[in-house]
Amino acid sequence: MDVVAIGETMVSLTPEKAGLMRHADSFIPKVAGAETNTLIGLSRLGHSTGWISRLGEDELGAMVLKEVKGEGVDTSYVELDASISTGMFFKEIVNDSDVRVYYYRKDSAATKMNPEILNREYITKAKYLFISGITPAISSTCCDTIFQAINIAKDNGVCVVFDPNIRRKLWSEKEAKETLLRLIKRSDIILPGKSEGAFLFGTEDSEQISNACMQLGAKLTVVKLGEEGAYFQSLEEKGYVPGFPISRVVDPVGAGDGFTAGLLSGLLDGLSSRDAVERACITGAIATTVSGDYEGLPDRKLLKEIQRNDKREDV
Ligand code: KDG
Repeated sequence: MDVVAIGETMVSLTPEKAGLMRHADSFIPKVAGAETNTLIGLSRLGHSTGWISRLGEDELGAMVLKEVKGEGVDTSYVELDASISTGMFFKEIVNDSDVRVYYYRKDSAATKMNPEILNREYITKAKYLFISGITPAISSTCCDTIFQAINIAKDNGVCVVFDPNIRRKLWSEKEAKETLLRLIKRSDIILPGKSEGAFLFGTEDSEQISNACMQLGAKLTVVKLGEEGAYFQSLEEKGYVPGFPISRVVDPVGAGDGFTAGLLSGLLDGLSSRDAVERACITGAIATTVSGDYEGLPDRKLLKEIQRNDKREDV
């Protein structure tokens, strides 16, 4: 596999109309999870991907599995559990800039993941192991699973990619900070956002956030700056990459995962860090133009078309 990821994927329900959810009269079901969003983005770009997780053996689990498999992600290491439910959440789009999530995932099938789910060979044969800060937050056994997976990857030269993806609803500030910093120390590529930098390092300054990650041992840090683009720092080069302009954000959730897909796709294609970040800015922006976390992500053909039509002179 090019990229293997571990994490929970749920069914999300979004009211058809914007506004407070109490006024909703119909909901659109979608499949959502930071790790599978990224894997799907990679798979659409032609990379081989594998997902390690657990689902309830229920209709929601069937929906998730059908969707993720249908997008070309390998699901051989997804366990089904008939005794427990698949997680779900509601996405409330109050307006363009106010999107809230409400989780119904406590004690879901994925929270029961433990290190026994890990197949050594599956991880060691991957080029990248992708981890988000969500999985260690959903249960202590999930947290153990993540650290064990990282140990396997590190012992075998597999590059560990970490997106802090801080979900304050899932754990205390103290626990989140301690665990996420430990994860950063064990990772090779770190992908924080500005607010995550503020939470972890007390600064929103991209260069300071990046320096802090590099001091903790990262080989590449990319600070996501939303519509402004990204700041990256590798062992060889650093700099800003401008954001990719889009006319309207329809659904901002999933932008970071789309960004990760573009970045890893670029690195897998042998691009320089700057060019891979440029691809990431495109895929992250495009993800927001369509409702749903990953539905808007481009395949190779669309990516090429977008790049061909990109008239900016500074990229
Ligand atoms: O990045 C988007 C996902 O984080 C979201 O859609 C669902 O995985 C999710 C979570 O745990 O919040």
